[in-house]
Amino acid sequence: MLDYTHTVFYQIYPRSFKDSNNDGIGDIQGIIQEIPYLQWLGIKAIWLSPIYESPNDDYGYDVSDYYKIQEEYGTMEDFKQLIQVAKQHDIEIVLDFIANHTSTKHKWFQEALNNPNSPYRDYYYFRKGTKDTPPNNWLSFFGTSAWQKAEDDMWYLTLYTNTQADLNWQNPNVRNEIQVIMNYYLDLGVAGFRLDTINTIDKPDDLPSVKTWKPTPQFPGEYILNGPRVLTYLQELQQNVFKPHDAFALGEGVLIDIDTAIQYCSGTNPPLNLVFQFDFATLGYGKLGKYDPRNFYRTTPKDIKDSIRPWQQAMKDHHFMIGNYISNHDHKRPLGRFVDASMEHRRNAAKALAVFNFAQYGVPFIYQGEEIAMTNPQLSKQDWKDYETFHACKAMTKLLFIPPRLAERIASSMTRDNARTPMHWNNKPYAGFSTCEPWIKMCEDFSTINVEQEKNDPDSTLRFYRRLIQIHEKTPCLSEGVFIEVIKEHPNVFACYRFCKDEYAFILVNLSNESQSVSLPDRTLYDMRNKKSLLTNYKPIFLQENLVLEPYETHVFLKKGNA
Ligand code: TEU
Ligand code: CA
Repeated sequence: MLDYTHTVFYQIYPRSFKDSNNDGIGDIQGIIQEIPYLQWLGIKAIWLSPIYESPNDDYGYDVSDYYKIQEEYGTMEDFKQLIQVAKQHDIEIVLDFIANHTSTKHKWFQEALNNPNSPYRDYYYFRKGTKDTPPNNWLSFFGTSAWQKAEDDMWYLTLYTNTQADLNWQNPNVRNEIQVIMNYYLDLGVAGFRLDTINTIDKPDDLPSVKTWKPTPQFPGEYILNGPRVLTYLQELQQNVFKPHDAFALGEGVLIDIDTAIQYCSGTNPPLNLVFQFDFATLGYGKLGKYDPRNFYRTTPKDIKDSIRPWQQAMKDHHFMIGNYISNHDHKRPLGRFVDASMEHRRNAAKALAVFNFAQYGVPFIYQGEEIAMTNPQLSKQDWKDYETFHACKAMTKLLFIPPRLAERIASSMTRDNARTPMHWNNKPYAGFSTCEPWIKMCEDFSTINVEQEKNDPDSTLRFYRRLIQIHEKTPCLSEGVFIEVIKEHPNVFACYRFCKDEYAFILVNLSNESQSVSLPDRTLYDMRNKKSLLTNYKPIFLQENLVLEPYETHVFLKKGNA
């Protein structure tokens, strides 16, 4: 089993990481080229976003053949080589696995669609409505009706894009097929899976409409999230797939609540090692998600602190772990969202967020580009690539009555495309990602923000990340240690204490762009008073009761034994 407790994970979105054959699209050989970079950074495991054959309506999250590698990314041979090269560099591959749905191009679905009597019909949710109205009023995650028409009055369920058909996990053949595919990849040598939208695989048999007086489709959270049978299905996977291979399993818990996470990850024989929670990532969003501006995307340092506290408490009470992250491929980059991305503050803010992420109990995840403090590009409608963006934009107008021009502006600002611009390797054209125009717009600032530059600058975000990862690896209390938050009431400064055995860490992060005074209660210092910062984005200081922290100033203090 991957020693995930002591591991720092790095998420690769393959389409945008590195293009080896210069067709503008990232690929597996590109990843292989950069494995030494990831080893240098201190990464022990990669979460690889999907590389299976896909028509790309959701860039790989719509799988048309689980046994084939997407041609533009390479071949199965390339993939095997990646696993081997990574292992030679002490890095394990954790593969994204999409079990909630397949592409409508998948042969199971094609059979199901073309032949109503095919056993494959029952692999999916085919249900009768009328000729013009779908079986129920469900809204998809992406802002359209969750139903597509098959024939006459027959419809099928698609909770994401209209070409991602939801699999019927009640059918034992579906579960069996999924297990066979997973075992195939484990036999190839992957260390485990990140299970895409795993808490939505169980739906109530009668698929009831959401109760409402409104004529428009409604988000069916109460019916599709955390269904009672998810746990049973996960236990079956554990028995037939994870256990026999001693494999690692991480569940994406879409909008998951703490009690459900406890069910999946805690207790004597939990089916999952980790889950991702959404409370931090969705801060500032409205009820309907990132394209619902009704909360004005306002996120204060206090919101950030509050979002993680209940999870930290639950982990302590129920002895389990989650994966912690500040960015991934589904949300715009954190600089400019949670913190100030201005020239003056960008670097310090990126470092402060990094420490905030690593300070928490749980396993730290880094998303490609985060380690060099990549920012969000300036996008407009003609730059959009993501299905969600197009449809959410329409939904804003239809469901929230936002004028089209404003809806477009919000969509450009919030689109997932923001996080999917090509990785910046150097200051050459197309940032060394490719020598020809990439599939998606570049972020404008690559000539000053790129890996090469950052490597050569001792004060860079990249060097800071590398040091943070080294410290994390050498300091058990930062991975296993009990988490105790102090000065909870401080509106802008996050502070915590971590300890295990005879090792103690104290962490301070100013999450705001203004200087802040901090008075630490005497007892929170234990005997760490006068300890000098081990890591900081300003000048090292000595830990004292009363301090003034500059914008985004952060410090890590460490005490081992009586030293
Ligand atoms: O995301 C699941 C999910 O909840 C989505 O709603 C996601 O958060 C979206 O960005 C919300 O605005 C997973 C993948 O991470 C995502 O990339 C896929 O599009 C989705 O599943 C469908 O496979
Ligand atoms: Ca390529």
